[in-house]
Amino acid sequence: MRANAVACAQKVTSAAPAKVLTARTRRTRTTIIRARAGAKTDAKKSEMGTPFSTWVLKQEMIDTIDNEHAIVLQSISVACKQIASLVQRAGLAGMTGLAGGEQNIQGEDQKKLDVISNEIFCDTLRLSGRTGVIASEEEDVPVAVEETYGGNYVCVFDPLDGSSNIDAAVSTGSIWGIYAGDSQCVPDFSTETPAEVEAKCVQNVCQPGENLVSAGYCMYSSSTILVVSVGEGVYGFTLDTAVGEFIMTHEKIQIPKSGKIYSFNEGNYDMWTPGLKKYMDSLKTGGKEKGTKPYSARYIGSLVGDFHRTMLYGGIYGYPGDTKNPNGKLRLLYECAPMSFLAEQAGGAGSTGVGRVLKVMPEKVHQRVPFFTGSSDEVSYLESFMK
Ligand code: AHM
Ligand code: MG
Repeated sequence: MRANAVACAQKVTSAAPAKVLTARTRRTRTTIIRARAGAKTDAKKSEMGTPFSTWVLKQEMIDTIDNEHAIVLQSISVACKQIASLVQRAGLAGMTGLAGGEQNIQGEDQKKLDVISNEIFCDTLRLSGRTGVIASEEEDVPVAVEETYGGNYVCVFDPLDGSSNIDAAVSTGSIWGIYAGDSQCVPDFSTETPAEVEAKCVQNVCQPGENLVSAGYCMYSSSTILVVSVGEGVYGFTLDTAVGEFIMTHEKIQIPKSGKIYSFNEGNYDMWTPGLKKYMDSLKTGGKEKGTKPYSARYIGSLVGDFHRTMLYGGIYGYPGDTKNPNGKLRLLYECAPMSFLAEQAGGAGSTGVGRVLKVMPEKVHQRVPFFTGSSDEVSYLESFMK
């Protein structure tokens, strides 16, 4: 196992790579294309019931994403279906428990399903031929994909987050983010040494969340729900197991502006800063509206499940830094940045406590950051205690 010091090179700056379409350019291009095609578009018409594959094709048609990006999204949905099926059968198929004493680069025990899910994600993305570099929670360093023949997208992912819940059949999920690759950093396998290829991969991956072109998660729970944003709102699709397709069940998700639910591992309270302790105490007396009903505590300990509930019901999810782990537990690249992208796309917020997560420039591939996300009012209220 390599040392945990995969530092990001300085080369990639926070400037968006040339290929990234801003929301504004996308909208303009979309409007032009719709007008040109004379497409009958009714903004108010519901898309509920649309299969995921059809929705992705539609995004391509209206030029929100390009063909390569569409293929990457389709591939991820296939990986999620495969993982969903394994998670459901884990107890019966002897796939619970640890993967023979293995640990990932972060010194965490790997579950059997962590390893298998990582293989599924890696294989599916490789086979898509549209990802240039992939980086996973379960891999030491980002990997260049030799089979790529187009797109060169960079995909960062946590294949099975919250896997400590697996043996109790509690919710887990996959999280991913997609960046456009930096054209200056395409590895040349024929002339470059493995170390040079690796350095380029790291440069490609170390981009701030504001460069994301799409992000999503899939929750494996009482139903399997895939939630995605390509920078034009957030959509949720529920797996119809009878036909094996994700069907749109949540259209243009909006996080309620405020919500009286908090989701923190309060067992760490004694290690928190005085400001954070004060904040937590205030929630028990109604928060900003002191003297009103106290907030309710809800904590699964599985980011995707806790985040999904926060998206739908409002409130706040937090994993702060503490005296033992000043940057908390969650990883910037493949946990906090994709979730912050989704939160912002749904009208909510993603914060380190002192600023937007999407602004943070990664210094290491497996870098951790304090993370607070959910309703915009709730995140602002928390930030007022962190100054
Ligand atoms: P993992 O990536 O090793 O699964 O850890 C991430 C998980 C999150 O899903 C969850 O929010 C958090 O760890 C829970 O941590 P804790 O048990 O410290 O509360
Ligand atoms: Mg994780």
